[in-house]
Amino acid sequence: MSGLVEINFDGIVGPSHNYAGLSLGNIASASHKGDPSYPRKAALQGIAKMRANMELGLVQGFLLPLPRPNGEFLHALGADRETDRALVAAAWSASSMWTANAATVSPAPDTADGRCHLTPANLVTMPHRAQEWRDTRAQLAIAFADPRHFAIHDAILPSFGDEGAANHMRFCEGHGAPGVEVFVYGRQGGKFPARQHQQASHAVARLHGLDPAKCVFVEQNPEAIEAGAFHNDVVAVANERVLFTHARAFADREGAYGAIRAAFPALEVVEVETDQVTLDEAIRTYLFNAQLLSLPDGGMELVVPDECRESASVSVYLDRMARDNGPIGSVRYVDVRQSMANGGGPACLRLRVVADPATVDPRFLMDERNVERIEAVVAEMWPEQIDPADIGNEALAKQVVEAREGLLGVLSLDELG
Ligand code: SUG
Repeated sequence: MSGLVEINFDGIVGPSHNYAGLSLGNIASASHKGDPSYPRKAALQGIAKMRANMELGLVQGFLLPLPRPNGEFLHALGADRETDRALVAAAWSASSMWTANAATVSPAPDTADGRCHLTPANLVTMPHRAQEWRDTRAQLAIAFADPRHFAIHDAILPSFGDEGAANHMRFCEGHGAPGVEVFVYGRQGGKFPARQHQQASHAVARLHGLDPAKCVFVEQNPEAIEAGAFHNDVVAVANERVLFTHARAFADREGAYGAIRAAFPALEVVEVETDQVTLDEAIRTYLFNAQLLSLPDGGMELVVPDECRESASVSVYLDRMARDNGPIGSVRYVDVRQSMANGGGPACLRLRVVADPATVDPRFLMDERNVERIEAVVAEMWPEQIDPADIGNEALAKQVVEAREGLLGVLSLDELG
């Protein structure tokens, strides 16, 4: 299929971005609970990351923040500021910025009907995230509206937890070629919730019409979940033939590599051993929550958060990797600290969709004009700072709503209002 490329759809950080410590098992979120947040800075950091990827000649898309505060969510639970502050914070959460959790995407070459299938993630494990999927679906239905090329599903039924692309990897010879899709699920019963359920992974694979011989289901290492890897993309990332992973990402590491290799013999594993970088350090720095990008003129680049440069073991590892002539030829550092403090690195901030850009609604594709418009609205309308005590404040709520409306206006996307 010609014209198919990987498009990264980054989430624009919403104007209500704050640190409420809502995600059990997400160490960054818990440890920054109650800190002041800087929504304007957060959004500009995300935009700078997109700009840098565009400068490499890559196609860049974006998804918009969802409507917050979500009054319907609070109404349905009979909650307000006096009765439940945590639920109020949930209704204000800007968590849709982490679009790796927006959906699971199976590109057209992998599916029985030759269309790209998208299933919004139900995110049922965390209440502040479970409110996302209907609005996410509405947005996906506009961005990928052409039924000849795309099929948008409803989320998997609740009780089967699904976290989307954060627990999904795809191996292929090139993005437009048929791939092997790997679904990584967790087993319940540990200290923290295992958010991705095995049954949800199987349901997505069936609904997307994937060939069972080209699907692999792998269990996350319970130890990794316990150490704070609440999504698999905190400890592993894949691109084309390459799996870049911590040695302790999977419950049965040799079994996992063997199963992937059986379906995809060209697999190249770049494994980081514990004596090179400990699991805790990998999770603290988000070494694996990286974008592993295929560069237009060949080779791969790993885009990691600045925190990696500040860690002795991680920076030594990365410097050596870039020199070593392996499949990952270069490393780039980005500042996404506002998102990182809530447990979201470069990989969390993007949803990968393999598609022909000509089949996507152009209002969701980034070009110089859109990037300038978005930056201008953010600079003018996004709150500079939110203190925990401000959450629930009516004047701030008004500013948050108007800021998002301002963005929809300049992008001619008022139908999302
Ligand atoms: O679901 N943080 C998100 C981070 C998601 C990261 N995504 C990937 N790994 N793909 C989460 O835990 C924190 C919100 C708060 O605490 O206010 C939060 O939702």
